[in-house]
Amino acid sequence: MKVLDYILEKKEEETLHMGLIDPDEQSPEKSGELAQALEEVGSDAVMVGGSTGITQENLDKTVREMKRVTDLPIIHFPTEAGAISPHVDAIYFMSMLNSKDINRVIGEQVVGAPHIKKLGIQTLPMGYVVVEPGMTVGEVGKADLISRDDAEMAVNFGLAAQYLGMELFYLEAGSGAAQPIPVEMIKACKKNLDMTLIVGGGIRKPEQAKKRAEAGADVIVTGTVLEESSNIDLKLEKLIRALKEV
Ligand code: 1GP
Repeated sequence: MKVLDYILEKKEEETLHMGLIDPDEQSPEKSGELAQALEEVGSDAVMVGGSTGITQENLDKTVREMKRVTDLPIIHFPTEAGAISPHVDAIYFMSMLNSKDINRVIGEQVVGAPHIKKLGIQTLPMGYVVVEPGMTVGEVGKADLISRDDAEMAVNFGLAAQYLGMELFYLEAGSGAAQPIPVEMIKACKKNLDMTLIVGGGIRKPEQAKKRAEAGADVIVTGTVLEESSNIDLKLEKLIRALKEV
């Protein structure tokens, strides 16, 4: 099945959860265990990626291990074109729309595109914007951060992405952010955009996830809570249950 259809069909029924796993944070075996845990607690997909400098070898080993232990779709969340794995189910073909670095907007994509074609990987066209505080991705990506109270700016970026033909729009507060994407910003995007809305960065508690699902997020992404948690099952299960209630 096409991963985009899977997302589009599933979002009609419920809010999706995706768990972000950074291959550089642990061994491929441990990443596999985390992916398996995600499936067990009711997550809908695994996003793999997140940091710069991931090697082809590490990415391949990690994705192969994940595919061995879970049936969840594995989606590459790339930072740059340096490593692309043929084993993923899909890749976000994404542009960091509010970056001041042309490479983040279109450069890496031009480098990666012929490899993706050759490998025949499914692409998920996505506009990606970084909102305050932005954290590491905001700095590394040289983002001109969207202010937390500027919902209109977020909508305008979203409209531009929509008119460019992108299916997905990702509002990113930055991994580990003290405050996740504001609820009002999500509501404004939901009201004005005809896109699949992905929200991530700083979501740790069930209540935070639930409020964002209620505001209109189609997909909630969590990364840190998965890696930090000593009792993944319980903590994530509660969070996923909360957003599925909406
Ligand atoms: C980062 O939005 C994701 O791209 C996840 O953020 O690590 O804070 O969950 P957290």
